[in-house]
Amino acid sequence: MAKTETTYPISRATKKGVVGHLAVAATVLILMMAFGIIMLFNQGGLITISPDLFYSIMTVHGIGMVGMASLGGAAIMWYFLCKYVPLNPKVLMTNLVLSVIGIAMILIAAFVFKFSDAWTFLYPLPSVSAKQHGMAGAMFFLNGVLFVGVGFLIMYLEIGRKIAKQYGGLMNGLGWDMLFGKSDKHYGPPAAVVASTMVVICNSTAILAGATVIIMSIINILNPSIVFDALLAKHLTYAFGHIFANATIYMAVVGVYEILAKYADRPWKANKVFLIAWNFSTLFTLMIYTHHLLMDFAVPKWMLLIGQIFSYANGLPVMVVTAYGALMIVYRSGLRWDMASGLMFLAMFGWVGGAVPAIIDATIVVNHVMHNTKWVPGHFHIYMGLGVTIMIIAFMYYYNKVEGNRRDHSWDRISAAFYTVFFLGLTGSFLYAGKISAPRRWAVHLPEWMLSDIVGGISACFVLAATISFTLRFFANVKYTRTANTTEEMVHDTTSLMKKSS
Ligand code: HEM
Ligand SMILES: [Cu+2]
Repeated sequence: MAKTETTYPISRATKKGVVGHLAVAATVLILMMAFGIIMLFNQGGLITISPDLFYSIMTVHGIGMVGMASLGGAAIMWYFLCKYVPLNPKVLMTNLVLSVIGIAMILIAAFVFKFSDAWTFLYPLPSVSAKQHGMAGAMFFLNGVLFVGVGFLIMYLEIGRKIAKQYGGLMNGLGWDMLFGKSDKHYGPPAAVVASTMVVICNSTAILAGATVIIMSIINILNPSIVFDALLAKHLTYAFGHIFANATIYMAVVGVYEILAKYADRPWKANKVFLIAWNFSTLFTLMIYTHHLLMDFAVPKWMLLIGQIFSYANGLPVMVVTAYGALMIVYRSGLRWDMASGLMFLAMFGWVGGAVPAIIDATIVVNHVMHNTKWVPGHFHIYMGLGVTIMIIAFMYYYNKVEGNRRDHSWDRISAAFYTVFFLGLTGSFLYAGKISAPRRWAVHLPEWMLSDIVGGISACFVLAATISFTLRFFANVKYTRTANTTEEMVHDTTSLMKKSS
């Protein structure tokens, strides 16, 4: 493998932080999947829970899953990035601690104080529900989200600062020196650095928007006579929610670059096309949240057009260079397929596949008809469940292979097949429900929608079982002690391990 960059060893403290993130992510994932099943069986009429409880569960499921994907994505990004850019592992731990406190506060908000305003907590809902159920629920929830946000912001500041230091400016992390002719290198920084720079820019912006609207909401609850512009609040909320949820994939995709490149023993080079694609996706990701406001007639038309047009273009550049790059890396490389490489490859197609119905929904005319139907959970469950989540699971397998001598078992492959097939069943049931006009976010469904809910719920039970199996296998094998010191050593270790297990 061509050595182009100095690499740093991955410290034990870093590994602890990474494993901590994965452990919390996996636990939250299992719990939230169980909540998803409860929602579907309630909608399908198999069980009955009160609408209040349904909406509390829906709120927790939404924010919990986004948080889970962010924690898992952060683990992947940090683990690979810290080989190229020395990062302080204490910051990673701080993020974990703040996130766990935040998650606990959110659970208390929903299940002790009946907070149920959905994970999007759209202003002025929190103050309305504060009047109904008391202030505590909204306060626990909003401050819980703030804790998670602050943890992530501290993490991004550390990453951004170190990238800027190493490459002579943050934007050089996106290859600006090369793109603008200030450097005669043929390739930009490692793909992990490029992706991390993009995420730092987008998510810092998102968190600042989120913190602003959360503080506005808190002020409004404490003193209802102070009101804010509801449309501005909606802009800020979706600038936060859309970008933060979207960025999970851009963190996790670092695993695709690193793992496939390592297994194929071909470096993933950041050429000009790759850099340009990531620059455009950075810009588009920041602009397109307005597709959540297509129904708000007070928003200027030009803004909605931006939302529509750039939603088409948003993920596309990165998706194309990633899918194409992955195919090129794999093509005739003699790459060995195991759980880590196989799932990473699969996840890439889950990501691409989920984007298709999303793009359809981002079209204004279609959006008026589809946006409040289950079509929407249908598409985002594809790229979240079959994209990001599988990338995180693939990384759990990779981590234990490289750090812990784990071997794949046929049981793992069976679990992976179950997960994939039944997750397709689940998302298929959502898309079908959308097609027959079942609304999203309704606790109680009409009889004609119930079959799709039941099919979805049963599929999800198999998904949950597979996820429990992945997680148990992860915990059973996890280690921090093995010290593979350099990338070369790790590549060597991985390749020899792969040969051993063949
Ligand atoms: C076993 C797997 C899962 C099941 C059974 C499930 C089920 C559900 C259900 C029933 C809803 C509400 C749909 C409605 O509006 O009527 C929902 C919403 C949602 N799910 Fe999942 N889900 C699963 C996995 C995931 C994953 C892996 C993610 C992300 C990583 C995710 C993220 C979300 C989000 C963000 C919402 C939106 C909540 C809202 O509308 O406020 N889900 N899910
Ligand atoms: Cu969006």
